[in-house]
Amino acid sequence: MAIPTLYYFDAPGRAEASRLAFHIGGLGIKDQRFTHEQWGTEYKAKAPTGLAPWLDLEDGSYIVESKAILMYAASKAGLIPKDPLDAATAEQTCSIMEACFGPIRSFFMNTEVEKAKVELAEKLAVADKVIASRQSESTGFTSNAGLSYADLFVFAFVYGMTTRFPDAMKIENYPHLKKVHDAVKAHPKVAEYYKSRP
Ligand SMILES: N[C@@H](CCC(=O)N[C@@H](CS)C(=O)NCC(=O)O)C(=O)O
Repeated sequence: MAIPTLYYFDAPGRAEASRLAFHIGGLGIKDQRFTHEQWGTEYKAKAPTGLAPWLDLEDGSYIVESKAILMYAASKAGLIPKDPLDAATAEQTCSIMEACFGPIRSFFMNTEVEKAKVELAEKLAVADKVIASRQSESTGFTSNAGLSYADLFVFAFVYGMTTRFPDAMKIENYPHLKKVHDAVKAHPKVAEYYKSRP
């Protein structure tokens, strides 16, 4: 039987939260990764919007935009909070973290890096403060709903930044983001994923 295929670079970036949600839900997908060189020569032309990630579905249709793919995976995996306040908290968390992607381009392009570091630090400080306002003290997740797609979003951002650009994000400066990151990392299905990750 055909299974969905998730296309993205061989990096955490904008696909990692979805990869984790699919894994946690036990939803088999093909995790099609490519290098930057392969992107230019082969995959960019295949991408529906010329950007990655995208998800090809069994019926021949597709989903573009990383957040939409994450919502699809999270919905199937039961990672969307049902309580209205927890649901709003999850969206709040993702929006506030999304703003942190803005300065990252400078690190990839190696342009105006010092300015981008300052801008990122400001945005991360805001994210840390907002997350603190509703973070579960007992679990460390972003709300009292237990693990949600928003926790995976935060984790994927922190994981990607601290592995790729450790100088640009000192996790110890953001204790609430760290708490989310550590709680997600300790989740049994997440730990299992990284044991067997290619
Ligand atoms: N809003 C889009 C942004 C996608 C995006 O910018 N993808 C980048 C990688 S993170 C990309 O495809 N870059 C390659 C290119 O622009 O050629 C999403 O969240 O999926």
